[in-house]
Amino acid sequence: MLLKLVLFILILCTYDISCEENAERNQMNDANGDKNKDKSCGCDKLSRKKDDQDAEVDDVVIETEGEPEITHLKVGEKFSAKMVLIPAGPFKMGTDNSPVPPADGEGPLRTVTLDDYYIDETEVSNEQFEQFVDETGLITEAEKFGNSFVLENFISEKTKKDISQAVAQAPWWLPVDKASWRYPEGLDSDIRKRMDHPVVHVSWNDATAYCKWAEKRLPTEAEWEKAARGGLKDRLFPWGNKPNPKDQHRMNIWQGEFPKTNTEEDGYSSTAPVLTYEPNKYQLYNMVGNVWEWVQDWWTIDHSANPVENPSGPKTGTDKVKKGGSYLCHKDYCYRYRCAARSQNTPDSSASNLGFRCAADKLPKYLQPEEISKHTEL
Ligand SMILES: [Ca+2]
Ligand SMILES: [Ca+2]
Repeated sequence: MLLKLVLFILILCTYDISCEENAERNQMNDANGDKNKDKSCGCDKLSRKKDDQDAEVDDVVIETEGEPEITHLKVGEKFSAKMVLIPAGPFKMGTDNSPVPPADGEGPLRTVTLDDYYIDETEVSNEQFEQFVDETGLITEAEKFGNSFVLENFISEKTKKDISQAVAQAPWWLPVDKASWRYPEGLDSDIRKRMDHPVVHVSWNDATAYCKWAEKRLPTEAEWEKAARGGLKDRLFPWGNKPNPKDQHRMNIWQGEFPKTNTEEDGYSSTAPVLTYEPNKYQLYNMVGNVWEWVQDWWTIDHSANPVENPSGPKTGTDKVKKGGSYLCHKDYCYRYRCAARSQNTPDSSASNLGFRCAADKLPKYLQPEEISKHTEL
């Protein structure tokens, strides 16, 4: 019995030490100010399927229930999520001056030509996602797994008491039982006062199902980035190179010392309503910051410098690309709230800072002006 107790204490100590070592290492990285250190908020470590056993919470097998049926709605019944037409033509994708490690695969700066396409003006909101779930009965992957990842600061003390694990390389992320799009910080939270905020805790698979239901699809990485750049060439942000032009906040990120204190100078510690801040020149809101956005492509860092047309990424892979950074990004830790920035997660991953928006080749019929006006006349 005594031996078992000693062993248990030894295991606990080992875990604590490894977390402390990580924290110290990260602080040292901060102090060095080396822009090429691998700093991260850790949200790329939240995979459910990688070999990181600390991140593996439950060994639950997802039941395959098939794709949700797409209900054909009458015009005007569906929310009026506006889409913007992005004109066909070339743009410069990526950067040759990435401030983050080469492992992020932001370079090289390359010419990409795209056909025209439509993209949602905002991230998909809780209100929109609720309509989708009401009509299709989709159970998200976070709900099937029974948990999702939330930053420690946002979890109530009551909920925190029941959590015994953390993510080894990012111990500020905790798996919260029953956290899902409906209960973003666990069962003692809800979305009633955030219906106009972006939906979170949705996996790539959930996002894809939503887009299909809405007669849309996820944007490719190139489409997302062209849209984010708003017609500007090789700029850091969707509006230029200054993070706060004219001292105005243009995005929801983290001010203060991550992950300890958030001074909320941009007005929000967590998600912001999807129409917050000035849009870019394409009239798109929150392309950077607020929540990360899933895109279609499988992850790769192997990009040709040669010009390409309508790229859609590798044919297969293990992780999907996400773009734009989130309200948890801080320049010293995760300088990924830039147009060229990118990160990755497995397609079944979900977290409290990860959402999406949709794109489409053609405007869905229910959004076409003549259809909408016909409906109004009825
Ligand atoms: Ca903020
Ligand atoms: Ca965003």
